[in-house]
Amino acid sequence: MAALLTASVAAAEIPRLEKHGTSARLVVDGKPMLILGGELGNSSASSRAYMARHWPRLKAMNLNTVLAPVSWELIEPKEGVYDFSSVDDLLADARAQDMKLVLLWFGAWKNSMSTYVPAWVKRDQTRFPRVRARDGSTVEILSAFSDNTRAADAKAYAALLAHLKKVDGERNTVLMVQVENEIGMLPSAREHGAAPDAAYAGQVPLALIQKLKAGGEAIEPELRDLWKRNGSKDKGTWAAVFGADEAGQEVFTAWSYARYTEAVTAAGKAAYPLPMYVNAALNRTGKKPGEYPSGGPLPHLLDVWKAGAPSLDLLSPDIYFPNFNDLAARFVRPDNALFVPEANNASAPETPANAFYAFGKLDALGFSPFAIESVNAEEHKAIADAYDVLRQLTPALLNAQGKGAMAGFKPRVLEDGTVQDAPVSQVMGDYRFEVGFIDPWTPKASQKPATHGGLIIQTGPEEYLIAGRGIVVTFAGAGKGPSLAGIDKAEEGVFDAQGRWVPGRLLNGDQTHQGRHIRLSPDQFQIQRVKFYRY
Ligand code: N0T
Repeated sequence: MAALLTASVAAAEIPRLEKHGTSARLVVDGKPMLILGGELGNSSASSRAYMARHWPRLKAMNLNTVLAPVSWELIEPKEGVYDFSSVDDLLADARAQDMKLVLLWFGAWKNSMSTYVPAWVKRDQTRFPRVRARDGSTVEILSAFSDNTRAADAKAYAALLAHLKKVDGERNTVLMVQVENEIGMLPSAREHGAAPDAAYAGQVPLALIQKLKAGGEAIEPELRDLWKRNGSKDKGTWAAVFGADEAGQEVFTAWSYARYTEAVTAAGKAAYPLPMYVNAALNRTGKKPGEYPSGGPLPHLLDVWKAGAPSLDLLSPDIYFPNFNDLAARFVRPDNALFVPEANNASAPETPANAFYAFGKLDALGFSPFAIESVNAEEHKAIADAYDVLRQLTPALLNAQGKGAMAGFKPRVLEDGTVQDAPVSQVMGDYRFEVGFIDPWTPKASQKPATHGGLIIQTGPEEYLIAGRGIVVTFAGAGKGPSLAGIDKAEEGVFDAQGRWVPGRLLNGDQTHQGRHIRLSPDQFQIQRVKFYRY
């Protein structure tokens, strides 16, 4: 009876983020989970018939969560008249596959632009003004300085959350909601026109100055430099405090977007407080604000967003550039956990290995390749295999996250695509591992080390789970005691549905190069369970 009662209480609990060691995790129905996700192409969810043939494939890819847009134009076709059938269809279809959803609010902004707003918003530019660029031209981007726009957006968003509470409050199909999509100003670094010009000429809000002062060295270096280069002022106009150039203007833009988003987020949370996040379209280095969508939750602006939009739970990167490791790492901070809502296109060959790095190295709470329904058979298999392994490892991963009992490995790739595939060294417990990315038994020319990756989880004093593909691990003693290390026992295997280890082959001889290394071949994701000893 008591157990029954606890179970039903847990089921009704709203999904939430919870601190876990140095990291955070998503708790659903009272249990932590990792999002093994995939994001749908932008137009797919608008047709249930189109999606019908894709749902079983998404399930077969071992996804536990689908990221799907909800567009303002579909849910509020006439002002104040809501139609949630598109949302209800998504809920029904996800539940039929026993899958979860993260919903993406395509409200005022989608990739900078404002094309998902209802026609009654689009056509009324007096009530819902558009951004003016520096030369006075208008773009199809709604101004962040309109009370009307913010109120209408927040109202529709709150209606969506209220609907979710009603139809999903006891079910928890929806785990989180993304507020807007890839917010960013184009083609200038800031809006121009009466309202934005007046705001720009005003004082920098105290909340932001205080954040800079209190944050010290923890403030992202680019923002700290902007502030310092202008004399670390504790008051003044935006141009005085951050500089009048594009870089300084972008801080103003980020603040305006953050404040707007805060209002929408808070309205949604008041209706139904699911975890909420915003996603960033990352910028290429060397480009100026305005040349890229500026002012979004970019690495150099994270502190502005944290100060301006405290109701958001996460700031999240959409990572399409090759330097996945470095970009993802910037979103791991004491006040932010990593969730990658768009992790490359699902068809990119390095995507599955990036998942191992995100979970193993950066304690990610979720990972989600973009355009997940459009992969070919080979790409489908790679994601399915990677997620199958990650699903089996989920209890061990959740246990190790935030405690330093785990490490992830992927070659570092630079923004220009240069692959640094030299072995990486890592001490875990009493052992030092060298993880290489070139497979010794495969012709070098046919290898793509950027698609290799894996993780090591320590499960006992001498026991480790080693998983991934295309990595070769050598070992030595660390700290006090004998310096050499050998393999006591290495097995390949799987975890069954109850989480019990089911060993396959005992690996020895050529499979461990006569005891010299642990090897995960480049063509298949797998798990090995290894016990080492020192001599
Ligand atoms: C994404 C997607 C979708 C190699 C683009 C990514 C999605 C949006 N934007 O297909 O439109 O809704 O959030 C932009 C990153 C492009 C960089 C490519 C560099």
